Amino acid sequence: MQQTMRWFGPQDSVKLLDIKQAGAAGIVTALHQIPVGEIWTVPAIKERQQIIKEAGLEWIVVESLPVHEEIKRATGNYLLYIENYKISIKNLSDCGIKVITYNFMPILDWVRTNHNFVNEDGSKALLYNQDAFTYFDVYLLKRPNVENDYSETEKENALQFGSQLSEEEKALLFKNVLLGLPGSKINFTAEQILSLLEDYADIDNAKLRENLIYFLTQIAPIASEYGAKLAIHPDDPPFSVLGLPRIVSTEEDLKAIFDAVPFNLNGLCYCTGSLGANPDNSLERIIDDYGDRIHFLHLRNTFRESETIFRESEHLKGDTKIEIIVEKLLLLMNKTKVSLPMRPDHGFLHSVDATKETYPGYSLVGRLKGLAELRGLEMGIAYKLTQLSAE
Ligand code: CS2
Ligand code: MN
Repeated sequence: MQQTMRWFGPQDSVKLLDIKQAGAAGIVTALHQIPVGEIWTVPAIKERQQIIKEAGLEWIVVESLPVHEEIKRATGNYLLYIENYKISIKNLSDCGIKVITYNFMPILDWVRTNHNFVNEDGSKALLYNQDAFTYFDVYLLKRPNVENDYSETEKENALQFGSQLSEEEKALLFKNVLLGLPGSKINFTAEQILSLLEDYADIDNAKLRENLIYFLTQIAPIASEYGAKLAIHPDDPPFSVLGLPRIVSTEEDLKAIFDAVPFNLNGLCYCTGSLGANPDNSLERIIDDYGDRIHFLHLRNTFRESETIFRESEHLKGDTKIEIIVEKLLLLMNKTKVSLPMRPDHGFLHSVDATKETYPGYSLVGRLKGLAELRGLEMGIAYKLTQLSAE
């Protein structure tokens, strides 16, 4: 595997030197300063590439080339935004950056209700609690028609949860859920979210999927021409939030996307944390079924405390047997002869990083620990596999 770490660009408090010293060889980043929908020009890409090169690293994956909301809804200027997207793919490919990650989650990216769940050792993890989310949705945001989306029991449980929160904790919950997009430090406001939600009133899963497939049929020929690989990131969490459609959550979703545009370049960012948060998804089967579609690996683990709560756990310890996954991935790569880029995705917030201003999930030491553990795991399994094949 090509070991990488995400870097949010020059304004990231985690520096390229830190990433280099963590042992990563590759950088995963994006031009977060460019407004969503605009073209990533060759000079802008080259400038960033140069900074990374000077640090002795290489930019090998784009995460994310974001998809404009109008493309997701197939309205307004979406045709122009698709044209721009194609040019950005061409420009990135011309600069030698061939793996492009994106997602098709309406409005929000990943969602957690608690960014600071305290582990036994004092480090902090990201957690999703459905009761907290429902409380936010029904009683804090008060989304129109929200009543229909939850059962009476769910609302009662949520109210019970909310009754234990102080005003400060409620404000924090609000802030956590309405976290801005990755790389942005600006949260959504309630007004913004409510107005954005209105735009999705007529869009259900079928329509959103149709729009994704249209988008893919438009960009696939360009990706093919320039040798780019598209890696869709699964929904996180892998189910609907705020009544929004979500179409990259289950194995059936993946099948529909891959069947509709049957080229390998129409592929997946295999995020074990996102897909693994739904116990019905089989991470192993996804490798068996779609190994040739996997272009990028996000390796992390989650732990389901109950039917309604999951939290991020240590990379090697959680509901996913990551050693089985890594072994299967190594066998796959032995076959395809492609060394897939991987990153440890999120990490815990360790006390050494607690006073630094980092993006939730993206402090240095927690990810360094994840990367180091995964690196050791890979080495051990690779050694075992060579021993076995020598026998
Ligand atoms: C990432 C996602 O931070 C994360 O959880 O895995 O935000 C990911 O970058 C995007 O969804 C990809 O478009
Ligand atoms: Mn991920």
